[in-house]
Amino acid sequence: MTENEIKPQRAILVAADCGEWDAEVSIDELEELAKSAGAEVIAKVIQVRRDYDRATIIGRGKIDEIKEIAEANDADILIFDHELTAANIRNLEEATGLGVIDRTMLILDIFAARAQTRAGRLQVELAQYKYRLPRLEGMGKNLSRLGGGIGTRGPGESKLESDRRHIRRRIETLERKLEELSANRELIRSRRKKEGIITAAIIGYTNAGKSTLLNRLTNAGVLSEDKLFATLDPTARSLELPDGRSIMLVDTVGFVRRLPHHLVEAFKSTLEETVQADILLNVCDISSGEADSQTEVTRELLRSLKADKSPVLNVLNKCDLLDCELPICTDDCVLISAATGYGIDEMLKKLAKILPPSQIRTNLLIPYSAGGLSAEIRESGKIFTEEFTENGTLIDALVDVKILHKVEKYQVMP
Ligand SMILES: Nc1nc2c(ncn2[C@@H]2O[C@H](COP(=O)(O)OP(=O)(O)OP(=O)(O)O)[C@@H](O)[C@H]2O)c(=O)[nH]1
Ligand SMILES: [Mg+2]
Repeated sequence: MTENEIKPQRAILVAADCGEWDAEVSIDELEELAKSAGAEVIAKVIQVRRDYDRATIIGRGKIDEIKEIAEANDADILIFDHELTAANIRNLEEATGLGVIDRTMLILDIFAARAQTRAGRLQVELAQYKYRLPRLEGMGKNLSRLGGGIGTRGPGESKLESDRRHIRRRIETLERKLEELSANRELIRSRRKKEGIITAAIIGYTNAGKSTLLNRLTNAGVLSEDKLFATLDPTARSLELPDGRSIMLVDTVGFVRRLPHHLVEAFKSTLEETVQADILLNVCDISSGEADSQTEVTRELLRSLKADKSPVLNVLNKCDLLDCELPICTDDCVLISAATGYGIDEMLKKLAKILPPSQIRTNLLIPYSAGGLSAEIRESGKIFTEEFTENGTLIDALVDVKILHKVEKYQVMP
């Protein structure tokens, strides 16, 4: 069954506002997530409380209110904007007779529906199992009755009912397979590094327009959609800059508030593409009222991934939707519209400015009379092999473009 063939589930979104975060913003985002997962949102309920109710997050009175809304509107499912424990799920399902899932399960579900590559699928499966393992007992009694839909994609019910040992074994296998894949990726990255290829990762909040930007720059033909988490798997394309240099652009998974911990863990090998990039293009949707807070979420995630040391160009996208005067940008930021192409040239210029000096691998025969050059090459680049011949030193080296003009005349065929 595909996503579209499932009858849309009618969902009520629920949150307790204990002041931990902006509950309104968070539940609006939950609504976008629910829609992206194919659900129809019929109501959003927020209860302001001092503390979460240990058994049911929200209080009895609110639960009764929700039951009434559910009956009047024929709702199937409650989606909580919190991580629920097995006991929470059991209690809430018993009290309401409805399927109950939480924000994390919803996000995992979207990921499960979107994952295309082997690595993507393995990563989602791992995250789902890890999240479900401690919740097996409470989970999904009312959900399975619904037969399909959110919370039931991914590892099948029959697998879930089998014992925990089986799941633990599966987790181990998944982890091992992912390690192999990650080692492979590492190999590709180190090859690029060796060849002096600079990579720039396109990062940022989900739906900010990252894939649209990659498509605009490289005709990559990546899926771009008005949906959260349209992209899961990294796509790399090479891009030539106006000054003739080439870089590798990588489009990857977007970020969201409170990205589930297990997902970040499981998606390590995908996120490595970001961590290891030489430059980050941090794309945000300037037309959204949440641009500042979304940028903050992105920064926070970069910090936790220890990727906050790389140079960043802040790309303020969707400026075609702004009806106020366009803001003026400093050197580390640029205003664009990936949809119309506005500002793209300016962006490439600014990108070229912050690029680390690039290097070119070449073979040189340096006469002994120009002996000092080897040291200069070594200092700004790298010498792989060095052979002393009759006519001079034959070297295979990575040469910094800045000193290329000095060595060009000594270039030889390998
Ligand atoms: N008006 C306008 N819409 C844009 C622009 N850039 C992207 N969009 C739209 O925004 C939506 C999301 O674009 P994507 O490129 O899929 O966004 P993304 O950042 O890759 O999203 P995820 O992969 O889901 O994280 C799509 O409907 C795009 O058509 C822009 O500059 N202007
Ligand atoms: Mg995308």
